[in-house]
Amino acid sequence: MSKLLEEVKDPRELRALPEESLPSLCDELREEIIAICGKVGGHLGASLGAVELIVALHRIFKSPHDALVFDVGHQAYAHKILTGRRDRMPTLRQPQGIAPFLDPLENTHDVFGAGHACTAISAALGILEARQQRNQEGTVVAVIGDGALTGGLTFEGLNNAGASRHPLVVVLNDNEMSISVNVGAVSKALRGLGARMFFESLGFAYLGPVDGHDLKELLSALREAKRSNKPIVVHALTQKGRGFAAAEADPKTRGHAMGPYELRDGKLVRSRGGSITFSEAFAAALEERMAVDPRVVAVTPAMLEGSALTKLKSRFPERVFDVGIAEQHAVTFSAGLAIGGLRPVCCIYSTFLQRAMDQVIHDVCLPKLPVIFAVDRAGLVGADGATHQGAYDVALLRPIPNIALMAPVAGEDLAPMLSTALERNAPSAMRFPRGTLPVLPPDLAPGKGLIVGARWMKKADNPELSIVALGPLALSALSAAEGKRWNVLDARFVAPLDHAALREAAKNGRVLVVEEGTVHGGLGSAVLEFLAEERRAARVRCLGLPDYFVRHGEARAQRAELGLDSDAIRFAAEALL
Ligand SMILES: Cc1ncc(C[n+]2csc(CCOP(=O)(O)OP(=O)(O)O)c2C)c(N)n1
Repeated sequence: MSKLLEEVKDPRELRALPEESLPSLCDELREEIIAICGKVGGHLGASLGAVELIVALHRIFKSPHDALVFDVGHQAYAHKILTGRRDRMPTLRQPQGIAPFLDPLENTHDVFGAGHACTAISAALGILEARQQRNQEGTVVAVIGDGALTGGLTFEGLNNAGASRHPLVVVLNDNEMSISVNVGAVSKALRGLGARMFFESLGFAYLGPVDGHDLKELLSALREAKRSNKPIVVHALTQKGRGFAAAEADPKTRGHAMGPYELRDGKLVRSRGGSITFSEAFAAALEERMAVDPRVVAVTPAMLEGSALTKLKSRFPERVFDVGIAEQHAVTFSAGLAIGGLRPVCCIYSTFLQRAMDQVIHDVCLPKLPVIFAVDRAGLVGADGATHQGAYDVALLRPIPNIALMAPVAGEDLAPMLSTALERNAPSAMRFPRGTLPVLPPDLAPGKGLIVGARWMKKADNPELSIVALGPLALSALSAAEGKRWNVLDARFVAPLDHAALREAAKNGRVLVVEEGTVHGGLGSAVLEFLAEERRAARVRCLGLPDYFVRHGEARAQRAELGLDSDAIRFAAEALL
């Protein structure tokens, strides 16, 4: 059957369609999104909920003359399909394929690339201001979810935009969900008459709420918004996961981010291995401590699911805090909890910790508060790509006084590291990667006691070289060193560095440092600084993440390409000899 989507290769063609065919176009978009996500996985729920909204936006606004700025960009698969990327959508999130979020390098209709939330209003207002100063025409539209209203950056943008009097159009795509059910007072304030009062009091005109799946309502509201001469909010009520029973029926996330799936006899079959992830293992270690120590509490900025904290939340509802997409608040709130005598564990992805660096420095480390950062998704993250790589946490945290920065190699290290962190009367961070737990040789498993310093994974007789590694890469280093007279030291701590172990590692005059964080500023830099300070002569080579943004791909393959698998480590070590 010929599809409308075969005719619509560009938003202009969408605008040329008779209005009656738009519902069928939406059906086709849904079908394609469901099929694509089934094959390659992706952000299904939000994209299904935004189909009518995106069709209506492209109908009323002439992108890219009118700028559509999407928050996060995970809801915009329909926008990708409608802007000339339909044929390539099966490559979504795959190596060299269509990007997981929006990307101006990929398409001129992606005015602003994102991946992290709460940026849309600020970016859109900046674009509008620049256009006005340069006498350029065109409306600028920010599309944000209700989850984005839990984040401070959105409020900084609203504050500025409301006072600016610029005719910025903000479309609030309100599905009452962040990744999980939305949290907080603002979410409640949006119900009933509250939304109008809220936005009008900030200087916006308000249209809505409109049914975000009713094209007539949407088109008429957006038409009116386009004519506005002041900032205006169009409040659209949508349903996350709309049109896919399995997502609609998922009460936790409404099919937020799904791995590949198949429908067999109407049932959803997902291909997820049974192995335990680092996040799950950390949550289990945390649960054990929470069960015996009432001071221990957990904080997450909107990542209950991703950080595997849902079970913990149902067991300890009063001691697990989902604070919304509010990384800065999560950190400073944790500081307050620590001042009050609790032992907060702030579970935060490496990529999102970036947003809260001042809070880490100024609110936690300067007053030396015993906050623990469980830094998840540290290292390569695979399909989520450049915006989500956990590349910078080591380089960002390492220079801050007072904080201990640790990295487990395997699941066995998590509980002792957490105990070590809880024992410290100062800030600590433990960084662990995305993915399932590797197998640690039993003789290397730590005891139940606290962790002190580095761990020798292998001590060679008459060694000719030492590999100093961080995190699970220590296991790759160990296999690279098989049959060789090479030491392997698992640094375990980036800060404080284990000086005695490093002195010993450097004795043979050749040190190879291996880490899944940036080479610039990472453990390798720490080792070089230390050796320089001690005036030790050693040939040092540092392997790690490069000085460019690593795009989406398959993490294992990327590790090999970036010289971080055991073959590459062996090669680099041999080159050093
Ligand atoms: C700064 C930041 N923190 C956390 C996330 C993870 N995240 C991705 S989408 C999402 C929920 C967004 O909800 P909402 O703004 O309502 O958008 P919707 O999914 O409804 O389109 C979250 C928390 C992120 N992308 N960026």
